[in-house]
Amino acid sequence: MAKHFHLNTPLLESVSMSKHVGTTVYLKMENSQPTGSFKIRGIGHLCQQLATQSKGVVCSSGGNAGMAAAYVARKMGVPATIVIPSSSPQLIVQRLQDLGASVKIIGKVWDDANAEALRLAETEGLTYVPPFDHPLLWQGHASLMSEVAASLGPGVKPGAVLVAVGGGGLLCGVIQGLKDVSWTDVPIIAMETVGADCFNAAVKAGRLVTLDDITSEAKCLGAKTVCKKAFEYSQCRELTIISELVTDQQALHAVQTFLDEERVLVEMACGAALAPVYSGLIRRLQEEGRLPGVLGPLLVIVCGGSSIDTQQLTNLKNKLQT
Ligand code: PLV
Repeated sequence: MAKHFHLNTPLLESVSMSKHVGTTVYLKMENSQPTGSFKIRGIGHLCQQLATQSKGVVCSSGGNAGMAAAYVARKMGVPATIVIPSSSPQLIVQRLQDLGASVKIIGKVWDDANAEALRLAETEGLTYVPPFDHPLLWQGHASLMSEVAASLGPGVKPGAVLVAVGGGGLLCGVIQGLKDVSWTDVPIIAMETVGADCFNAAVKAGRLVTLDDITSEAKCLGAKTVCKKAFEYSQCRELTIISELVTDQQALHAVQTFLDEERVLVEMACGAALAPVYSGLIRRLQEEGRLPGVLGPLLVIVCGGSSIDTQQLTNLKNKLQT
């Protein structure tokens, strides 16, 4: 079997984004992974540990965790069932089926789909693949930070890391990766959209919060409760995590600008992590003294996403009137 399923992705310097933000911007191009997002790192690692003898895997997902699980399962010769909510764009159903997965559409948001995936795991004896809440996922995601360190070379360290937060799996992986390379003094800017802001709500409340509903169009950020580990990291003083929100309009604008300037199409979930560069949020954080005035290179995790095409982009534009 392959040593692992993910690729070592490029670290690109973006001239146009550097111009927007006033410091060098590096893009970790996780969009170029097989199945289009970082998810393959953690899910590949988890499946290699837990699913080799499996009679089938079941994964609840907004879309991208499912894509990764379907891809990995196919490579391992194991059947995959992917449970997604009705809020996931229709186009992802075909993409999942093309990878050989059976797709079930259950409930309105990811939390509903997850309840069904857990039930199926129990009743059918399938291996449950969680999309964000598992130490093996975080360990798998952490590999991206060792790659960044290797690409930057000795003596170069990011001034800050920009990362999108859904259920918090990527955030936990990035933190673990920062620890692995001894960069725990690098501040993390954890981005969500308004209406998919379970991490921000938890940070503000000082306890885990379950949102009533997901009202953002960034459906892949749409977990109602962030994972406990991500919340715990926000409470410890070991690392600086700045939790910030952008509107759906700002996230979509970032997707469009990124497409125009970098010629890469990503989901709104990823747009949330790009938006601070275009919206002036980085500069505001510097003015407020929450980031240093003279900032080292900004590392942006381009988490990617497969639930997007030109038609979906048009739909989102019409819906959000940008
Ligand atoms: N998406 C998960 C959870 O959805 C999924 O099932 O695919 N960027 C992209 C493109 C994503 O797909 C996700 C997660 C994230 C960012 C956030 O990652 P997380 O959930 O590990 O914080 C409901």
